[in-house]
Amino acid sequence: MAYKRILTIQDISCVGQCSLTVALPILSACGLETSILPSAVLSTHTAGFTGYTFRDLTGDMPAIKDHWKKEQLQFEAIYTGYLGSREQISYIREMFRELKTASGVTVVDPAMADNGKLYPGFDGAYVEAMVALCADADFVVPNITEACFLTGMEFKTQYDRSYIDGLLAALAEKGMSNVVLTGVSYAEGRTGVVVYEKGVYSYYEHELLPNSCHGTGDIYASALVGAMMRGKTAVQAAKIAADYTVDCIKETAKLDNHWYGAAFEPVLYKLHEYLK
Ligand code: PXL
Repeated sequence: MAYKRILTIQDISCVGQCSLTVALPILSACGLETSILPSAVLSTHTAGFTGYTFRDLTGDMPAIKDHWKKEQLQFEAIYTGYLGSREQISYIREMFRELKTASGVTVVDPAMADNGKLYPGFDGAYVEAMVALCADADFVVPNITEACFLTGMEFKTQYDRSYIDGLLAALAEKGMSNVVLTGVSYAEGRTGVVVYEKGVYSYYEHELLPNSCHGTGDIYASALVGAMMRGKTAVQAAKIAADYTVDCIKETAKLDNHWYGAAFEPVLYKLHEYLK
């Protein structure tokens, strides 16, 4: 197995099982050397906790990038999640250009919105910068809410295949031609993920569990990137990541009052098996 070095850029939410505290163990479990660039440090994530601290690390980014360049460090993938500011997006776009190997892959999870709404602290200017970052990426991994913000399309909870085709066409129009669209449900009690790669549509459907957990988008994107870097196609990786995310949600359902994140650790061994 090729041993690859990847970089993931997202926040450290000290408590809350999301972003780097999820991405780092999952990518490591996939057998990848995982370098990190924290975009911000928060005491907890912003979904359900109140009074959290927030330290934006944008100011550290230029010197970190310059140091890595001086050391001639490069990455076979750069994968971004929740970011700390609109300003840091321009540094990250420079990193895509300057710190990726010639065959390297860039993946953007535009982690900024869910259930029809932007997360606290994000606004239209942030969305605009995120559109530019997504257009630079080889793959984007939005949920339907994020795809709507990226394209200006109306958010719907009831839809059919033509609505999803419209979203994919609008994303392609903005320069995002390889898309893994999560949370796409065409039937009651079912959900799934669409992979749209250079105009070819595929859909992997699985059960919709009654309990939803925070942080599953980060688990999904991390497992997807991990599997792709292990040589799986986008369609294979999308299925592996979906099966693993379902395992995590089922594991969380066994717990009382575990509302803030998903118990991804006890089933990490399953991801390892799916990659065999
Ligand atoms: O899971 C996405 C995420 C990551 N990081 C922070 C968040 C959220 C979603 O709310 O608040 C800080």
